[in-house]
Amino acid sequence: YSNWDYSDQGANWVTKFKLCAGTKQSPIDIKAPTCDEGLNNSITFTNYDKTGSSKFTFENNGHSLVLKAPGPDAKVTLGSLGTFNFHQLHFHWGKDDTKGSEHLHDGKVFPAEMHLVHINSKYSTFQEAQQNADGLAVFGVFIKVGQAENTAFNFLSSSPSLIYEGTKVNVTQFAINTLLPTDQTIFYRYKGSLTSPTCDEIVTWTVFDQPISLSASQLAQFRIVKDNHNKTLVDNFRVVQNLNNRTITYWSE
Ligand code: BO1
Ligand code: ZN
Repeated sequence: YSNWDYSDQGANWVTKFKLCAGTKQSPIDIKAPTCDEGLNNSITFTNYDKTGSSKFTFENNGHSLVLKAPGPDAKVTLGSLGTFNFHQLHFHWGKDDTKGSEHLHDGKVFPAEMHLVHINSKYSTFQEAQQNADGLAVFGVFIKVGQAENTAFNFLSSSPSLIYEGTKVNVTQFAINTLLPTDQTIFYRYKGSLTSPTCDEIVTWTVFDQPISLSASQLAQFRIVKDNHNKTLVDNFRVVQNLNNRTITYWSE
């Protein structure tokens, strides 16, 4: 159960969820980043290449399609910022290809965006991380439409079993790094928030420069599922927020 919708994100979110009115909100339009060469912020992936027989679940939570890992196994180290355990990944998409991403890149919108949510390893639960400014690291990946099927995303073909909120299927564990752009060395970094209520300002965002591609029929798999009101779940993105007093940095090796 949840008492918010993408269609009421204007006034209602900030009325019902005070944190959504904050000054460090996400998403944003990523433009004019500052190069931070001194930053020790390379990304080290652990178990992102791991395959196995344990189960991921893929589910419709009424706001998105979410792929969940059973426990802290895959993780990332963000230089001096610490280590963050992979928790889940999910998607935001449009009714059509002209919209769908949450972040923009120099004003450019993409048909979809994938988020990989990681919890700081110094906290044991999402709820504990939610109380702390360094609680989460979320990776954002822009999704464009391409000619070929992206076989790493074969799990999307189970979306006909996920039409209704609360439905889920098992997915055999696969290497999470197959979902990422080939070039993981160019990325943008800024401090922001969860992009949906309760909008907590607890996220270190990393948005990769290079998009990934899904075929038109793979993007269509998103657009058949229903939301928490049994209406077609599309346009599940928040509009861009003001940067205010923040800087966007980039780092390239
Ligand atoms: S996002 O990555 O900024 N789009 C984002 C937005 C909202 C959440 C997570 C990521 N919400 C939270 C829920 C928790 C839940 C958690 C992990 O997702 O508020 O109740 O445990 O799935
Ligand atoms: Zn998200």
